Amino acid sequence: MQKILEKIKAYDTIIIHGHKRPDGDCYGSQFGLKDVIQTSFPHKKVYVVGERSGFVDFVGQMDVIEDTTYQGALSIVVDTAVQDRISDPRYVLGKEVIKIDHHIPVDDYGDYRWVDTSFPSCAQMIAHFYDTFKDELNISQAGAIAMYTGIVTDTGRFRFRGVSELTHQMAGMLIRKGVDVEYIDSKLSIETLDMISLKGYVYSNFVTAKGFVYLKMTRDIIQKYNVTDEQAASVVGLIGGIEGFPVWALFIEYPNEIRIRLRSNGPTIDKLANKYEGGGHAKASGARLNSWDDLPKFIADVEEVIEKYLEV
Ligand SMILES: [Mn+2]
Repeated sequence: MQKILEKIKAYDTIIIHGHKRPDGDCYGSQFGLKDVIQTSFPHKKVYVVGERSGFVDFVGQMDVIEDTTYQGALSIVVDTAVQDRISDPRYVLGKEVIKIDHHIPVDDYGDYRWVDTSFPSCAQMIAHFYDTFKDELNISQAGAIAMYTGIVTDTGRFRFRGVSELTHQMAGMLIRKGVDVEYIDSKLSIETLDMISLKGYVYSNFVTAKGFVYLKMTRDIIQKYNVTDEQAASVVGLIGGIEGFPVWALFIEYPNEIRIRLRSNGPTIDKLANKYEGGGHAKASGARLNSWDDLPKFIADVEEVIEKYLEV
């Protein structure tokens, strides 16, 4: 953190990058850091670049800059573990690159790195950075709103493991800086009519097996409800946590395959996912089928996993 502060002080132009398809934490970290630097050092030129994400637009607007802006500039990449996923590959044009992230490191990119997986959000790292050097740094209400948004989105609104005493301390500090909790919640809670309709479909059409709940998200449904593949895939949580059904899955139909989002609050399911060309975490994995013909076998395999788990 000390080194990063030194570097921020040393450069006149600082360009902040995030990841492709940015989420709330990515925006929160990017715009939060921009605010801290810009508010503390008003003479510096600070830019945020990368893909835009509509649902967190209220946090800030991306800057559009020329390649020449990178001459002699410092690039800072936040919330991104893999080099390939950095949005706007021009970060390499900067004179030096700093990585700030909370994911398990994949690529050791950057001249300087601050990576700490104990933080449940990257925005909390930025808030902690500000707080550590608060005698020489400033922050505005807009920056506080950005960071708070990052913290609440990446922690599922303070519900996920990883939320710590420090998380709440930082949230409290940001509230003191002017965050309106209800304003942010209302911005994040807005849903399209199409998504609400799709949710209605999911609740009415899930299928149950032995301890297993699933839904077939076919192309015609995705089209009918006018949602993106990503939105369609996001509803997997709706069929989770049902009493007596420790495993659930969403099968999403693509032109040449069926992608599976597999979840559990009972048995570990990553081994099963491995068997179907997937993997991930013990209780949240991805996998795939070649066609719907393979579905009965997959269901039988899930039921076997659940049966073994219940025997123990
Ligand atoms: Mn994050």
